[in-house]
Amino acid sequence: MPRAGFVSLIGRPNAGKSTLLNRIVGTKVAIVSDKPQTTRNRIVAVKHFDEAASGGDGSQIVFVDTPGIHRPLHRLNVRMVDAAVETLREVDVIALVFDASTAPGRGDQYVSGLLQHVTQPVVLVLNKIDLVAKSALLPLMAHAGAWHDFAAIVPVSAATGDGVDRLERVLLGLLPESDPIFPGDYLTDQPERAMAAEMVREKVLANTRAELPFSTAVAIDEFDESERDELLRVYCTIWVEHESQKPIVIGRGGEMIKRIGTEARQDLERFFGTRVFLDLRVKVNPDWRNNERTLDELGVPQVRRKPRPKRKA
Ligand SMILES: Nc1nc2c(ncn2[C@@H]2O[C@H](COP(=O)(O)OP(=O)(O)OP(=O)(O)O)[C@@H](O)[C@H]2O)c(=O)[nH]1
Ligand SMILES: [Mg+2]
Repeated sequence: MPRAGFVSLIGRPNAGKSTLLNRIVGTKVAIVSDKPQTTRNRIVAVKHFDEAASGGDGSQIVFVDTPGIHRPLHRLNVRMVDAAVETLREVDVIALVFDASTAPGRGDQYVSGLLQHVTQPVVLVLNKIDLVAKSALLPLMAHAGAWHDFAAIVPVSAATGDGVDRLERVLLGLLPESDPIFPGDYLTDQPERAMAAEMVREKVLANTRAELPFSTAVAIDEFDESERDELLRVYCTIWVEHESQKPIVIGRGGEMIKRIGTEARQDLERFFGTRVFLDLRVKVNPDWRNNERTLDELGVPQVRRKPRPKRKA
């Protein structure tokens, strides 16, 4: 009997959740960067274990990649963290991804605290073991084992693929027996426009530093598919928060925006399998991270949770 169900990838920013998702599903569905708070949305992507004829049994793991959990200082970040926390209630299995190359801190305590009341199995994924001395791994596994009653602790490297097969088997074993949830060719719930905006944002993240990665967003103004077989035309606006940030993204003589555009266009062409015309402009949208309407327009989901009951005085 095949198995199928939902697994949420949860953890602190930069732990490697999106890298792991891309590695497992075999396609780049989520953007990745060396800056924290890269993922701003929930991303569903499906790992298929082929039909019996191709050596599988038709099982499916439906992954839900989530924004890293952090202390939210803007409405954007409240939405991001809420979206991540909300998945804890919805999935069959939780995969807590931890960057094994860093020392556990208060943020990790907070995340494991969130797991106190979950009833589903939680698998601890110790990621980035390519950066960790073998001798340090066992003590870390022993230490991390105290954070929660984990169903399993699996060391992996999302970067090299080491341990990822085993992780897939462990997760699959915790899912219910079930018919497939999605058709056999279903990859992700991300609309093409959203994927295009994210590919541009990835290049902004890769080419900027300090506050800029956090204060930029990419909106698709027009996604013109009328001649898609020959040329896909994509018009984007890169939002920044302050006038002073605009010249940084544009660069001297337009050098930076040109580089972002070229790198993004190459990725878009590879992904969409067609030539792409990419038009980028940079605009100031003051305090957009706190503007609910802009966040709606950007497609950052708002999870409506019941308000907490007021504490008695
Ligand atoms: N060396 C090494 N680097 C990794 C590994 N996995 C991820 N990374 C790097 O870690 C950084 C963060 O990766 P992401 O996949 O964006 O992390 P994330 O957990 O999705 O981060 P947020 O979306 O910000 O929550 C990137 O620079 C990745 O290349 C790994 O196994 N080994
Ligand atoms: Mg991510």
